Amino acid sequence: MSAYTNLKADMPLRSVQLISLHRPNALNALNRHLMAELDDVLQKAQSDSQIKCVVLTGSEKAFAAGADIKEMKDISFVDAYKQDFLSSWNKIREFRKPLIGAVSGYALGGGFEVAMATDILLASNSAKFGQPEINLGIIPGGGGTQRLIRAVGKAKAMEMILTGRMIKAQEACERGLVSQVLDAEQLMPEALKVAEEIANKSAISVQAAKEAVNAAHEMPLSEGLRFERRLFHQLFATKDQKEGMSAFIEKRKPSFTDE
Ligand code: CO8
Repeated sequence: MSAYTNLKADMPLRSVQLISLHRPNALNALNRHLMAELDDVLQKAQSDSQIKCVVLTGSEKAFAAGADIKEMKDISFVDAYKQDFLSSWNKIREFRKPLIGAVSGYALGGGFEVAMATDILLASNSAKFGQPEINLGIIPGGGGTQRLIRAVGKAKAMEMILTGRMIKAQEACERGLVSQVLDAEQLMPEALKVAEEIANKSAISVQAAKEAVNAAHEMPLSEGLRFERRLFHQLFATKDQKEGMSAFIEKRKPSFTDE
């Protein structure tokens, strides 16, 4: 049985961990307790070699309606600054295995930022994305001003962040935030299918691919190209590279061992 109270952690497939945010009375608002549990389950997934891919989802009505406003309301600047309030959210970014987000309903504020921190984002037709922090007298603090502009460009990011307007799944897909829009009943089957497909690859090349793609956000092109080439060269030191190429030549399926 899951030891968590604000999320559910299941293994629907042998090598895929499913995490479902679960605060049904608060539209999965992300309080400290939930974020600590998310951190814990991700850490365990990181060190469990059986888990090769993680799917993160919410409920039908909400992926997450943001950080918990009731918890935040009375926090002072001094406390926020001293405790580096919500800095632990960075841990999602540090997760090295592939993380697939599956969004239904609201993904707002910190919930949208968590969704944007996943590697592949799938959405159901009901998904709505937004940064409504401006309506609360604050601004996004979990990467929204930085990640959104990279995905949708300055004009749309400014419109969303300055007005707090939401966009629907289809627009999020057209703008490259989301990789697929699905009917509600297809969302989880497709998320698990993508996860299983990735879980069947060599974990070492998947990890290198994720690292290289993420580097594109943080490095100038020349550095990024050099970084990619180094990782590419290093993969020739793995058994999985020999296995993958031998299997192709021998016209059989590769059997990767993640070495
Ligand atoms: N925090 C706390 N409680 C919430 C939140 C939230 N973010 N969102 C919804 N709830 C609660 C409501 O208070 C309500 O509880 P109750 O029944 O006890 O009154 C319950 O969930 C259901 O919500 P509603 O009745 O409002 O449901 P509706 O269907 O009428 O509306 C909305 C749905 C539009 C999503 C609405 O709930 C809403 O606007 N929620 C707030 C969205 C928001 O402003 N999010 C941004 C929060 S700030 C933030 O995320 C900053 C992140 C900083 C990260 C920094 C990392 C370093």
